[in-house]
Amino acid sequence: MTLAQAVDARLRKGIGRGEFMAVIWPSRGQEAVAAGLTAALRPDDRLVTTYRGIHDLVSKGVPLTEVIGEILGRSIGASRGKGGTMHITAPDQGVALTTGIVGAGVPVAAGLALAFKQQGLDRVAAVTFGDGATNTGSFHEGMNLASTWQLPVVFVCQNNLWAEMTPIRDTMNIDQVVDRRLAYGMAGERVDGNDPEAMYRASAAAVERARTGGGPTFLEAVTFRFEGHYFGDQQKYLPAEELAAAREADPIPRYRQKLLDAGVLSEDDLTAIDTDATARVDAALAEVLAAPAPELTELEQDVFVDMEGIPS
Ligand SMILES: Cc1ncc(C[n+]2csc(CCOP(=O)(O)OP(=O)(O)O)c2C)c(N)n1
Repeated sequence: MTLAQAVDARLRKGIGRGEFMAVIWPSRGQEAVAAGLTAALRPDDRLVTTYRGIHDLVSKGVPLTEVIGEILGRSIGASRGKGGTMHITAPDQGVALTTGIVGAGVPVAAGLALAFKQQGLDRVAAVTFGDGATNTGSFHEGMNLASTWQLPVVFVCQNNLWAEMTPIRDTMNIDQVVDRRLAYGMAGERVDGNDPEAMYRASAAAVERARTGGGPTFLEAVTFRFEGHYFGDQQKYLPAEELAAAREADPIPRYRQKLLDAGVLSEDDLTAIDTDATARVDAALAEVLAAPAPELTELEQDVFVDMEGIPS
């Protein structure tokens, strides 16, 4: 959580002061969802995430040079600097896809899960998306097929209560996003997405269900997006009292306090974690800034797959 926050914060600082150019959709505030979910996945499971995925990627263990490098468009990036923030893929760490198309990850994850099932593997696909994505057709189609075919997939709605500049209350006539699973006869629960332990417990149960043939699960992780839709969004539409209430539930200070109160970590331990995170991000950023942009010849690389072994 601390490392994800540090990456997000350093990118905002660098863009804000003109040190480098990049477009990001900050994940600040949503770190606990990613921490709990990714801790429940095996390295050979597959995660599909979105443009708001810095926390997912960092928590899944994608090297910081690959995350930051891709966001800054450098050849050192996960997609060799050709994809940017919206197109980060890291198969070695189990990240199958990052998509900028809202709702598109849902059927992709269902497809990955179908492949695992057909191959008789006990691997699981997980996909994260926002509350707005649950209003798309692809969400409902993917949910329906996943449930009908009992696929090993975990759907995680990171409900940050806003879709771009529109509050959730203006886009759906239900009290809880989690209720959408009922239309598909799917298991699921609403989780405090600001509590990493609750997220881990719910994710582990869902992953176990998927892995052991119990079919898909829908999790609604209720959280908040502190930095606006994209970095630079002034959030003039956001009521001050809503932001203030959300800040009270900020997962990072809240979990720090919980660890202190329980005597699990001391202030010194927590400071050491912060210092280490900052140092790792600074070192990765220095490496990225020293790396070149992709060569023109890169344009023709990675366009077509090697068809060897793939039936025509
Ligand atoms: C299919 C599609 N429609 C619209 C957009 C434009 N768009 C980008 S982000 C976004 C809001 C999505 O909100 P939500 O799913 O709640 O995710 P969040 O950004 O809050 O994480 C929209 C409408 C898009 N990228 N793709």
